[in-house]
Amino acid sequence: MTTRREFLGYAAALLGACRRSRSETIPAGSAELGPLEPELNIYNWSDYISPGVVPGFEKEFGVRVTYDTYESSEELVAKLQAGAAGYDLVVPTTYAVTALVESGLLAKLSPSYLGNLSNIAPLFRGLAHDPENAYTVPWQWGMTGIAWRSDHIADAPESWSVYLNRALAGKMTMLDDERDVIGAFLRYRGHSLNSVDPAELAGAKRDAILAKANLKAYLSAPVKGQLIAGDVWLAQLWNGDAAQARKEQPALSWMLPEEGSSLWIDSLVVPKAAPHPRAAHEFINYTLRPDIAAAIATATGYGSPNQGAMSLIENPVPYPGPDELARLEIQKDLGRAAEAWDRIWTEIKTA
Ligand code: N2P
Repeated sequence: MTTRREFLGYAAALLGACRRSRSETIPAGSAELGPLEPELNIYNWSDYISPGVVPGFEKEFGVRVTYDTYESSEELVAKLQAGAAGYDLVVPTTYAVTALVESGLLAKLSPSYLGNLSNIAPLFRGLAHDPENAYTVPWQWGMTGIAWRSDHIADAPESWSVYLNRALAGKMTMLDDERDVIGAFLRYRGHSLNSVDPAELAGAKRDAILAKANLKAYLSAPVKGQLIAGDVWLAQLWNGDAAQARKEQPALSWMLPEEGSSLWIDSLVVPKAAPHPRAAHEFINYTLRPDIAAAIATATGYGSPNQGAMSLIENPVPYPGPDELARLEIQKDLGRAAEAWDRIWTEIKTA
């Protein structure tokens, strides 16, 4: 295991590569938000919070919270782009932040309502997707890898090539997520998982279609039940969701393929159209308390950006070691190439 100091050094180097500018300071000039509204609408990834957090907030602040969940970045972005979703707080992943900011859908935060921001480790501020910390407060970080049942699979998987193994046909799944599926096969051939090169993408599509013949399904967080039951033996999955399933199924392991994979940071953001912006800020500030942030990380199995929470987390995610960090890449917004990726994903799914 790497020490915290070592991790911060490696991770800073990794993250620094995609930084546009460095800013750890909180932007000045907060908009006045008016009085606390009695309601708050949150839209988050499934299984991404500790069960006591929302009731605790409701009780302390007298706010009634409606909490909905989604299973993919596409679901979230589509909902926000369709407008009038009524959400006050959502949790986009790294590359989706860029797209939402560019579409003008996010409100600038009012840091004067976020006194607990100082608990966020400096490493997680001033990142490329929000260089001025204007829109985002980091929620949790994680990695995409492979969860597998060691009682059913004798040889530990090492590579994304496991998806081409006919012996496991019908017992494997991949995430229902175009960035994760196409990204995995790009890495498999030694390319960046942010590639926009048509030839590299064509190769990833071919591999993905070959692998599809061995898949039971494309399934994201809900695959946990099938892994626990043993209906699925191997699943492309995020590390925290795998850790959650492992609590119920000790024969479950998780690994990072040798060709590499993605590292991501999901953030709290407030849509411009949010009907209850003050309540959204109070909730952000509440989850920035070390004890609350620790409860969230303990329950979800993901990494916390909250430096005040680290010593309070039950089984903190071990920081990736140097060789792991060398294999991790941050998912970036694809810009105009997003359409080509969408097309390829449709071709894979309908193949
Ligand atoms: C939690 C989902 C993790 C988010 N269930 C992937 N960015």
